[in-house]
Amino acid sequence: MSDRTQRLGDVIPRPASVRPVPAASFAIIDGGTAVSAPPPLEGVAGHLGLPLAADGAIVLALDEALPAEAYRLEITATGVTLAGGSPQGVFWGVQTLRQLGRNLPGGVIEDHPRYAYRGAMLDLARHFFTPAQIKAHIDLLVQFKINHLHLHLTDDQGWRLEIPGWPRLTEVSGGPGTGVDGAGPGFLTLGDYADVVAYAADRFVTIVPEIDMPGHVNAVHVAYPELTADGQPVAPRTDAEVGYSSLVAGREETYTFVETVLKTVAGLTPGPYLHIGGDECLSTPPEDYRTFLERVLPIPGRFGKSVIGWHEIAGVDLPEDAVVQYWRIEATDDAVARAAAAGRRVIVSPADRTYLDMKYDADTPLGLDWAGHLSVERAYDWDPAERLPGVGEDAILGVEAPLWSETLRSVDDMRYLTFPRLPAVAEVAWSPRDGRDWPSFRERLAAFGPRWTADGISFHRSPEIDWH
Ligand code: TNX
Repeated sequence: MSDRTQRLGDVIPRPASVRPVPAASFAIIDGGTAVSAPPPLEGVAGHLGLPLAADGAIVLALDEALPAEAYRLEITATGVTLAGGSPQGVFWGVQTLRQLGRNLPGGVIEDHPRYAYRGAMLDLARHFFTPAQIKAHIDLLVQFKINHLHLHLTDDQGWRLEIPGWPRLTEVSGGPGTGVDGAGPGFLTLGDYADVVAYAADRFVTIVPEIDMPGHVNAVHVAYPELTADGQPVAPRTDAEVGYSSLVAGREETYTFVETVLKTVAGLTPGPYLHIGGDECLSTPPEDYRTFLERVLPIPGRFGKSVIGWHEIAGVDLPEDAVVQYWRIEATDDAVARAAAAGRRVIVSPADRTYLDMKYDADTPLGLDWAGHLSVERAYDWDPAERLPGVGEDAILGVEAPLWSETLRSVDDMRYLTFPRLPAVAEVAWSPRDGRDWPSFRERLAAFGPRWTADGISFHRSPEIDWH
């Protein structure tokens, strides 16, 4: 972090309310400044990297009058008070404090999120990332108050989560040669997965696991040919095509498999959601798609979870607590609008605004361009509640930025596409609509260049930003 004194509002995402008191400021002194926190906040206090003491100049507190994710931060010449509606709210306030650096400008920030679900997605199927790499990613995401990490665990090119009783899923489809170009092998054992979930929970991030079906299942068929329509062996696929594989809707074996997988995943998941995919089932006859989903959509509910699916599921009768994730670039979607009108909640992930795997511009060495180029300004300058007719503020659970990994080969690649667009989408999801504007955002974003450079975080030096 730079030691430069900033203005109090120089934070991403922009806080709901900022009242600077320029005459006052407080400097954190290494070895001098301590934090005092009641026992339920000691874990959160640890994220400040300062010693705990009974009479610290930085005081953390709970304030039951605030909503759970809200916080109030007051900086005076003598110290700092940070109160949150819950430990999570205090944790978001800690992220604000950390962005302000060591020389804290005086004043009061009162802040709370616009949307409850502020997500990022990582595709582990097309290219695997290790638990240590996923954890490092979580550390970067929470700085921008992202509170859900959706893990796309399975696809045609690989299966990345151990499932007891079905060992070939990971032995074969998580083994050498899997992933796009065969370059991204690996899988999470049950222990690895639990470890990632716990690490995320310590940072108030909910892991949302996705098992994609009935399409995107070639890796299942490679491991278990008995689940194909004709029982014949299937060749592994390491290309980036979509829409050619499908579970068989008319066979009981399919549902035995799906039940076991979803039961395992539910058992590993403290969070409320199981994502069952449902996208791009181009080789599943529409009747079979309906039959399959009518059987599968209720399963997460039997394990105490709410089902999420990509928006193609909106064409089927949905459980009341189902969540629909819109991902395409079209200006309208009648089925999603009908689902919203019937009370279903929507996660907004339009590819032309939130897909971190789209190229920034024609020169971007990584990424795809089927949804066009996604500049930082395009990722920032839109409003979720105006994106889809019939899907207004009340229907929106939140916003998510997916990162598909067909073109990724390393952590540097992952970060290059994530930064600086993830902070843009994070501000869309957190900050009030009328407190946002592009000139302010690009100025605040510029300050992150030197920090990312100092921390060795690769990012795209977009020419849209006057980097410090
Ligand atoms: C579409 S978005 C897909 C993925 C690809 C992605 C690439 C969605 C639900 N399905 O299978 O990885 O495009 O951008």
